[in-house]
Amino acid sequence: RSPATVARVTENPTPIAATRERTVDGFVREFLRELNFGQGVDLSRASVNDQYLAMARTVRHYLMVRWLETLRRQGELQAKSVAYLSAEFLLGRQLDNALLASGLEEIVEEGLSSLGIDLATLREAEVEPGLGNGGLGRLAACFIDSLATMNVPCIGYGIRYEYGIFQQTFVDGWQVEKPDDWLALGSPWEFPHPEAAVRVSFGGTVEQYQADDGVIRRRWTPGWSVLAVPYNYMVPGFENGRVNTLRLWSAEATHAFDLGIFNSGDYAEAVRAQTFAENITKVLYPEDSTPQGKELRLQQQYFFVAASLKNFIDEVLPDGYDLHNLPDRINFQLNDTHPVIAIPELMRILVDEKGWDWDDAWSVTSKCFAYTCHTLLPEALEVWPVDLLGRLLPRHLEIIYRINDAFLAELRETYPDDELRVRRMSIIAEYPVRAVRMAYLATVAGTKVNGVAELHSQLLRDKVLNDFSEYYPDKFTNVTNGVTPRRFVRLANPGLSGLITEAIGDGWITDLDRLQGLEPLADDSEFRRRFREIKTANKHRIADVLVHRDGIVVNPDTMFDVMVKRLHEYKRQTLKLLHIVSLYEQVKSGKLDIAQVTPRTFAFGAKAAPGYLLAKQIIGLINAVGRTINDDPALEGRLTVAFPANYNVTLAETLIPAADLSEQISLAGKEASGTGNMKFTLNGALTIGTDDGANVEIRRLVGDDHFFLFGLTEPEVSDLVDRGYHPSAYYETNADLRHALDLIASGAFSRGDRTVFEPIVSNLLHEDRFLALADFQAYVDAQARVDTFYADTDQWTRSAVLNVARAGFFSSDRSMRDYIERIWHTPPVLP
Ligand code: BZD
Repeated sequence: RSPATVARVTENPTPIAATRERTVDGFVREFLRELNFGQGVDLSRASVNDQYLAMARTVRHYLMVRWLETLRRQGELQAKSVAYLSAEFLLGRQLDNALLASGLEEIVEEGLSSLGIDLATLREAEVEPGLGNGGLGRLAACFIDSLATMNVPCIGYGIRYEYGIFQQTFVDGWQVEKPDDWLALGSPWEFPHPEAAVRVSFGGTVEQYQADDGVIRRRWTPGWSVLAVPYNYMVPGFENGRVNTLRLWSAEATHAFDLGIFNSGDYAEAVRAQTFAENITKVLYPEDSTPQGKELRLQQQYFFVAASLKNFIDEVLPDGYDLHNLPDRINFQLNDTHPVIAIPELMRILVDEKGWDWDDAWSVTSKCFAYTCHTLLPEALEVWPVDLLGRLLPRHLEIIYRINDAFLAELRETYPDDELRVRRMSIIAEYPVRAVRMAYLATVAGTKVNGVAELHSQLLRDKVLNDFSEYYPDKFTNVTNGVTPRRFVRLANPGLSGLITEAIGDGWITDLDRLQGLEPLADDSEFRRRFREIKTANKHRIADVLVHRDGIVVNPDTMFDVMVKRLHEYKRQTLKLLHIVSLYEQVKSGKLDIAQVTPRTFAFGAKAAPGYLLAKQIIGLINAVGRTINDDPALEGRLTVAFPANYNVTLAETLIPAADLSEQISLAGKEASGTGNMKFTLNGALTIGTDDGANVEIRRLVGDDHFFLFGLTEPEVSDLVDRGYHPSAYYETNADLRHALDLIASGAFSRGDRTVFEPIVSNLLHEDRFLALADFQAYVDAQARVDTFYADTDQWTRSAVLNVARAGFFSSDRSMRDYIERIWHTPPVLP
């Protein structure tokens, strides 16, 4: 325990200013104080950024008493907690959420306006912390929001990247990445604690030695180390007075590290060493589904996990805590395989540092972790080559080998005549290089393994981890994802929230099943009219944002058909594009009368991993098609493509509430769950989708009549692939498809240059890994059903209301209840 952290003087029972005045005047005083003494400016000279920072700090103060109180109670109770270990927390903007949680919205709005300041302007000044790639990172943020709201003790542990997910720009329609310097203007939501830094070590050697007790032990002498500095963030529950903690780690050079070099006189080298250490948390890796096996990435993973375990054991647990009881005190939830190195790390702490024998250590370790898998793509399952792992973490590699030896011995007892199976299940892969399969390690050591939607969990059991689910039938479970209704309905869609609250009260914000109370109102024409009015207002709101943010003009009187998610072949943005190109081609060739076409705005939002060339090409093609279509008078403005750059949480919050149609068109069996799909449903969009991920559950709940299903099912996909899939056959037999592809190949969208998009066309014709051509006709037919349905406004709105009324299941509060019941067994702590 470092002396800096034991500054316990005496009890400090009532935090000072326990009652910040929750009045307009009280707020104004606090705000001006922050502006004057925190920012050092007076109101007349304050920039918007000054005002925003002062505002953030003021709101922070109102939450502070609750935070201190939560921490005090937590220390006292030592109740069973969740430690959510995640390399990503995609938080989105904080100000609005803090205002909502603290119940200060009205006071603040009034107070600011009395000073002539517009709250909306301050909101816009906040740069969102983009510390995640997409669904996985945003899910972590929703989960910690729900746990705080449900009074469940939880610490989020992650990485404070200096640069988050890159800023996407378009240059001539092509993606160009810019660094995301989110900290540049200051970061008022974090509390750095350099005095509580912990050392994390890497490299070096391991040797045998005889300990004082005569036992032969292994000793790791690391080669280098860095400091992990914690930055704490508040995670306020909704109006319940609870504030949990998110602790993100930042790497800094250790003093010892540079001292030797400084003394040798090589100043430049010492500074270089500093930079080297700080590189560890410099940047978020932007690969969302094909993680490259980069050494720096493994450094990041071990860095945050080692710091988190040490922090939990040394600082969160009371002095003298008997670690044999650890499983009764904590659940380390592993958000995908990124934190899985925590497993050998806990073994190392118990065996090497605490001197336990192996079996005791394993008996505790194997009760502390649970693993959530977020993928089905084989290329997304992390493996670490043993030469890399052994160089960076030699002792951990030994421990993994020993875990594996014991596991294989166990397997050979169960399957004495099936060495093939034993090798298949080994934590160590032998081919193409010897490597550690992190998902297998997590499965062997975890108490539970869960998928993120029913179909996904079933495919994990039956396919990806089939050998393991047979061996450990009780380990496998499902927890379907969810999203927080606070951010994605209450804050993102104030119009709809107001209407819902008027109809059924505001209990839905923390008990989303109450949305069922809206069901009868689907048949109330006045309710439908108001519901529609809100949708239209939301379209005007996004239209406004798009003009100012991106210079894009859209018509709010069209159907908003929206596809927003990372760019990946399996998600099939190209399928959507083929539909658009086909409509265009048919109008141009005279097959289709433009007057018969439902006016639509096709909105896209998607970042491509910078090294994923085909994905970047597809972005280029979407923009190229957009340019051509938007400018072609033959379409009479009835079809528009809008592709704002840099889709992020903030943009999602205005775009999703404006959507009529939600595009969830991944190839069946590839999207683990999806969470955007849930956000759309909750905001009254109808879904056109495949039987994939959580779409299956959305459709079951909202009903077949209120969901546009199309496409091959997962077993049909498997079958077709087994029989041999030939995309060109679809090209040859489907004239519309052929004409659309030919139009792209002709250079119509690339100023006559046939080479530009040739890779996309030839990939679709000859490979098409995700069967876009096989599903084309079914998709187009489903879109025709959408048009017909949409033409009857009342019918459409009725379905949209029913979508909202039946989507309460997709609250992340429900996901948390499922985790608690099936995995964690952590009762809420009453305030
Ligand atoms: O996780 C996503 C899945 O693709 C979605 O289907 C699912 O809904 C969400 C939440 O469970 N996976 C990711 O977002 N994965 C990553 O972002 C990622 C990041 C780094 C490395 C590998 C994957």
